[in-house]
Amino acid sequence: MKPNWTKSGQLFQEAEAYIPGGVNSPVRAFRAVGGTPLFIRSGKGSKIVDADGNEYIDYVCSWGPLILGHAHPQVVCAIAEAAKQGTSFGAPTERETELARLICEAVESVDQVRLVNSGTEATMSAIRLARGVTGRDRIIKFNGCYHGHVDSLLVKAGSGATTLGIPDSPGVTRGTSSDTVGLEYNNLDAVEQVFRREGDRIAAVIVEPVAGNMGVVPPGPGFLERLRELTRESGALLIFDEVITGFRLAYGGAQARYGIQPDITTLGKIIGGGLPVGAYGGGRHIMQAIAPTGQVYQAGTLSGNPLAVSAGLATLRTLKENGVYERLEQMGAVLEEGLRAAAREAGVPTYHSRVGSMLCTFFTDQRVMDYHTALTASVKKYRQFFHGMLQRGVYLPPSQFETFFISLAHTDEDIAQTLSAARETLKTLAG
Ligand code: KE4
Repeated sequence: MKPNWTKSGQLFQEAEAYIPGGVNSPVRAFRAVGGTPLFIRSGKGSKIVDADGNEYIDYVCSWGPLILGHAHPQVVCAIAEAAKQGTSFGAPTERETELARLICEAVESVDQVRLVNSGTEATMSAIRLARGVTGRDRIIKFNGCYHGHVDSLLVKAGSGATTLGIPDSPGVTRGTSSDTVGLEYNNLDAVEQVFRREGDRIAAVIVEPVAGNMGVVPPGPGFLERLRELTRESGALLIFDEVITGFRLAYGGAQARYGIQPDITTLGKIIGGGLPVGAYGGGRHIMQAIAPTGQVYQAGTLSGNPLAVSAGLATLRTLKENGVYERLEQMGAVLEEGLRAAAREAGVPTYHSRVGSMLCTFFTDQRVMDYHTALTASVKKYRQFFHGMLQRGVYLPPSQFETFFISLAHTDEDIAQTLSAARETLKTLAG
């Protein structure tokens, strides 16, 4: 029984008149899965309700920030209390220091951290900092990894180890992208080759320690360790983009889970608890290069905003409680195994990838290890899966190349209901 989506359709039509594509971020437009994007009216715990009153179990979770679920009472209360004191001062506040201290205590490689307003600002600033500190220009990134809409990181995938980056968007100049090299994730031979050729020109390697923007692709054995060795040997910096994985995969982030200490860590999403916060941090000797103590300039009117910082503090304090990551792991494992079993039962080729509460179902019979193999997935099958699940009350990311996120508000009943919807949907995909 297809839900009624009339109101969302009307709202989308009006939005398109005033906002490019009717959305404030492209992935929300459902272009990868077709159909009209749902306009969401409210969220509570693991559920969201659209403008037509239809309820869904939510696995987008605002693309990762809502690890506690929607409208968590402690987060809502923290925002409300902060708002009563004023919304922004453009001056230091005690809460910013509290959040900075909490991040420094949680993330072992971070002695100091600068708060900004988005993950993009964090990665853009981290790249500038790495170039400023090393005096070098080259940046290595990995195809399929997304670090926000930073000009120098919007580099066409597949540039390979021999050709320098070419712009992946109009408006990005060749000059801006020409110092960026895009390599295949998990391909250490390509990385070794570039370091042999020009290691002394590389300012930094930026990597998602667990990739979440081509679907979920974990690091292969030794991948992160070798990046750490190569950067250290050559004087380049290692940047872990933990905007997704920070406080998601462990309280200390992916770096705690894999035991690797990067030079700079970027954060976002969860540290804002659903409000706009990004951050970048590292050793004191590196962070002191940032203005006003150093020469590398970075600024922001609303950086450290009291409301956003309050939401972040309430979120991270809750994550410090015992057992939260075990619970996320347990739900992730049940969901992954249930999806795998449902696809096997339906005879639909799939590859399931998961780390903790980040998971993804690729509609391919290949093992997905990088962007190249991720692209073997059938976007047509995913589209059918997405809409079948949506009609059965489960809201998945509207793209094959994103991550399903589980929150602490998800229940065993939610997971069971999701798997029941998946069994029914996958049967319609068979053949
Ligand atoms: P924001 O500027 O969107 O806060 O963060 C950029 C960013 C940086 N690094 C990583 C690893 C990220 O995943 C992101 C943003 N993630 C996407 C979802 N895959 C945001 C969703 C969107 O673009 O609307």
